Amino acid sequence: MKTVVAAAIVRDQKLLLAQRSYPDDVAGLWELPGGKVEDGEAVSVALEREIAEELSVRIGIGRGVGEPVVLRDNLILVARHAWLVEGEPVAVEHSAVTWVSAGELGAMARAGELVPADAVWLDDLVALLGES
Ligand code: DCM
Repeated sequence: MKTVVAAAIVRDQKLLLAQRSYPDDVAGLWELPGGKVEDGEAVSVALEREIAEELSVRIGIGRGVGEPVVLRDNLILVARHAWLVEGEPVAVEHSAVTWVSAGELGAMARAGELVPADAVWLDDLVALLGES
């Protein structure tokens, strides 16, 4: 079982979403950016590495958000609260990045614009935005 870790990067009560460019079935949908944890790598180290690669920023990492989601292919997806420490996000591997409020996130979820695994965390993400 491999772990995929994603970042719920929050700033000013908005959540950073990144638009997938591949594969075809999820291209155009929005996700929390992240990626696979390498063998022997700590989850937080993997998340810092993936976010630096994908968005060209450094982040701080906090607690887990929501429950782990089991994906196909023996992958388990987890999310962590995060915040920017250095830089402004750039879509290096994604089609675009955007910041959304809790209301906008809910509307995107209802419209089916989030990747399915991440949509499971809607209530947790809305709660996180309310706290920040
Ligand atoms: N994934 C996901 N939600 C995320 C990040 C990743 O569902 N926020 C899934 C998509 C892929 C797998 O995890 O099945 C690996 O992601 P990637 O293709 O970005 O390496």
